[in-house]
Amino acid sequence: MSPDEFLQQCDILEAQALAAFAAAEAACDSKQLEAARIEFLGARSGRIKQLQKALGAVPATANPAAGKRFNELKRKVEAGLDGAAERIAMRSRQQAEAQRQRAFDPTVPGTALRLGRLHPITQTIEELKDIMGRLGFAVAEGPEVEDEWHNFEALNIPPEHPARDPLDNFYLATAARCATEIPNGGAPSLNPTEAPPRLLRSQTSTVQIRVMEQMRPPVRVISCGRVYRPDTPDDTHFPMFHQIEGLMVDRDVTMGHLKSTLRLLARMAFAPDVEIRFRPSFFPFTEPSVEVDMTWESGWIEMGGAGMVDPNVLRAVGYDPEVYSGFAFGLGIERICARRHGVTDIRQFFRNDVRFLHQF
Ligand code: FA5
Repeated sequence: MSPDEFLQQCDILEAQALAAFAAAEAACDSKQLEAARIEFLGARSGRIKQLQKALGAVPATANPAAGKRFNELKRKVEAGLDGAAERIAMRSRQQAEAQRQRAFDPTVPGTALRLGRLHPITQTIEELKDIMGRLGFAVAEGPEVEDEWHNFEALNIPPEHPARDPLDNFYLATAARCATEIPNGGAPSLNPTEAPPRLLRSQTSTVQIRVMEQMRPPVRVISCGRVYRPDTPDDTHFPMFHQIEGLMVDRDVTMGHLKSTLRLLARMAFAPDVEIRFRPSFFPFTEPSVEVDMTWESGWIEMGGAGMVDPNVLRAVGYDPEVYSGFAFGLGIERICARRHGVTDIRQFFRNDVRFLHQF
């Protein structure tokens, strides 16, 4: 083959290859592009390979120029193929995305949103407030972080009382205590020279004191809220739970008032034929003290603790126990809520499983 013929063949092949790639690209057809690749760049019988064989027949004097042109042809054709392949891939992606968007049908009805509702414990608290409101009790609030005066001292629980053991309460580490105790990994000490200890309240009875410090008798209040104890969780215990506290102080308040109030509360919250009974018990802040049971199915179940406010407590808030008497009670709200709804494990209230919570 003459050098001129060879160069001419190179020009023709280059033009044909680039045209074939452009046609495949215009059709956005990767199969067509692959066929063109095999036709021109196929390793064995591709047309460029064939032309390479013809290079051997070009006279030696013209060989360097012909070789250079051949290399240039190969480079251009390969670059043309890569460019077309890249553009086809990009257009395919764009077309798929456009197709996906076209597939969205705005007339199809959406997924129905499930409306939220109050937590069963909150619902129970609201109902208890409503019932006690109808019996003439106002609602009082108190802080969850308490000092020892309100959680213990004023409730007739002296410093040496076992209920004050740091292991049975959630004491807070203050800045001063953190600095000295946390590096050693010890529990907070109750050293009186340091900042006064504070703790998460262990009972809503703290609110009794706060209310009586603020107002003179007659007092008729309830308080509902969170309390904290390092109890091991089980079916009926949780380290954070809720109590409802009731307090009535006036002249001539008796155990009879306490019993009739709790009977009405139980009947309004559970069933009209519920009965209650008192069992002797002990709380430092009431005298006498009782455990309150109510009838449930074929037996009795415990509702909580109650009693007549201890004269020492009345004195601690400046009330004269010769003039005034009062009753107080404290009930666990999780257990009330669990019984009303047939829940057998109070831990379920705090798992935040909407399949469970949605039943209420
Ligand atoms: C008291 O907390 C007293 N303050 C009640 C009281 C108030 C007595 C006023 C006299 C006058 P007690 O520790 O028994 O008492 O708790 C009362 C109720 O809280 C229990 O009956 C129970 O229903 C509930 N309770 C106690 N510990 C837990 C716990 N870890 N988890 C869930 N509920 C609990």
